Amino acid sequence: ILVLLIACVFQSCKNDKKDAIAASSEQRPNIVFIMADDHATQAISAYGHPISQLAPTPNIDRIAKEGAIFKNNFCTNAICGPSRAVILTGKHSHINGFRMNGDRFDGSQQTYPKLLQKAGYKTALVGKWHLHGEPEGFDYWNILQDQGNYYNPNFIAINPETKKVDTTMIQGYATDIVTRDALRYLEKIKDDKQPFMLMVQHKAPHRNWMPALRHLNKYDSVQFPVPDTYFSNHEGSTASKEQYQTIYRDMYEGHDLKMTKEKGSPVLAHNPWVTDFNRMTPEQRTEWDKAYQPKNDAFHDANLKGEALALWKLQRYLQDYMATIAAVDEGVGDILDYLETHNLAKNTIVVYTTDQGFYLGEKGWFDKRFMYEESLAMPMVMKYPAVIEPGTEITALTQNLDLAETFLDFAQVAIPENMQGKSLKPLLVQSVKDDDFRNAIYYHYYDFPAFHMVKKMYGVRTKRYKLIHVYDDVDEWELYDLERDPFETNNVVHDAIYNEIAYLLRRRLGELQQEYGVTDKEFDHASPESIERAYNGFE
Ligand code: SGN
Ligand code: CA
Repeated sequence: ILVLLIACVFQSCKNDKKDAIAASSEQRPNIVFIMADDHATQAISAYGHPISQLAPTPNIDRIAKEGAIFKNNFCTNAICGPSRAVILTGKHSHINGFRMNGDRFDGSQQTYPKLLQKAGYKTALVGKWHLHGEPEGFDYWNILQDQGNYYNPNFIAINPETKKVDTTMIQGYATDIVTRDALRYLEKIKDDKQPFMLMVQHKAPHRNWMPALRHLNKYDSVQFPVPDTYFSNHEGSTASKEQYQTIYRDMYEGHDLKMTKEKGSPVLAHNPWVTDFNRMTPEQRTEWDKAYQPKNDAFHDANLKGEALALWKLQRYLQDYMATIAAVDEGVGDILDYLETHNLAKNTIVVYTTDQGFYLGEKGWFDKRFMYEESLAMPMVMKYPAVIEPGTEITALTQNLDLAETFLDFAQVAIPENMQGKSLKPLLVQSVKDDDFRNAIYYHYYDFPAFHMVKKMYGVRTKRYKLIHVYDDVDEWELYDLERDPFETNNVVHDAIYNEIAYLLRRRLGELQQEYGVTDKEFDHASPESIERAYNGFE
């Protein structure tokens, strides 16, 4: 109570003071936040997409069954570092300062782990960080170096003896190492009186999709459905035409698709970043080759060309992508089991989500960045048996921006006025109706020119419509009627029938920019030289 009172006196608080104090007699929940990297909604079976039905995720689904599934959850900026910075701060990229992956996170700023730590929580982080610099606000952290590698990855942590930061290679498979470290942490603190907040952040299923040895042949016999838009010619969108993330054109045959140069040899085809495979031990590599060689040899025999080759590449991509998720799902199961057997399940909030969505062949693509549904959507499930009814379905427009406030709210910590999201608690306890929560979300992607060459864009999405402004080296608007055109193939911005809608959406967009403090400086143009450099970098 004292902490709460002090916090409310010295900073303005969003949640009602009286409410917070009344609630403080309840037990504060533990929080386990599990986040994958690039996990598409289409690849979580609880969401029902046909791809996921062929490669189900029973443990992630368990969280949805025992708690809530968010059907309209979106990121504010579909790329790794920025999404993570938004989650930690509850502020849009232009406010927290991390607009694109190359930026450096200002660790001195306010984050929800710091606020929880101050309020008496034990806080820990294991796995992918990707914000450069050392994490602040955690009692314990052990992070993957940079993007992290699937096999024998380097971890950065404070050496308990020397108290200095050390980088150590840990032998094994990244997903399993991260899960084990999370379980070790839970075991260590299980008898402590303080509540805890643990972030478990996986590398998988990020590029280059290397499955665990036990899963190398898991989906070999599965034929995944081919999206209708796989061979799209991107009418109505210059940004879509000019991207570099097309499976059959831009994926590296060795590095990404694990294709070999020739029959009978395990030597990989185009593999510009040798580190991923070179890190494997000879034993791991032997097992890998034993699994891939027969399928690669069969591929050489088939001598595929054109469309048939493009379709084969999609299957190889999806087989690997889904197989990396198998280990993530097993890890989620281990954590849920641990909480149950140690009597922690009832009072622990467990969230499973990802930094942003991903393309699984829609529009011909992999990767993310665009404001279209596949990358904008952030699958999220959340359980908290003491509070959330099993089987709850949330259709409100929610965002990664809301998580910091949600955790603070449940932990009965004052929510700082300068956070820009909204606590999801009223939705989860069903005191606010989904349709009354928020009528539009704001999005802004900045990372151009850069890898994959997805142009800068910002926009607004309501339940039914999406308006996008692509700017910088082009100046183009796109408008989609998601009810009539769920796959966003028909840009209706120049269709007279939509004039009124377009006008209203532009107005709403302006209001959101004002509300979130977006200024002109956000729209600085990249120089033609830097665009040229980025293009040449891909030769
Ligand atoms: C790497 C990937 C890209 C990916 C970025 C950003 N290439 O550069 O495909 O878009 O990360 O991903 S890789 O072959 O080196 O993995 S993010 O998740 O960090 O945003
Ligand atoms: Ca990511």
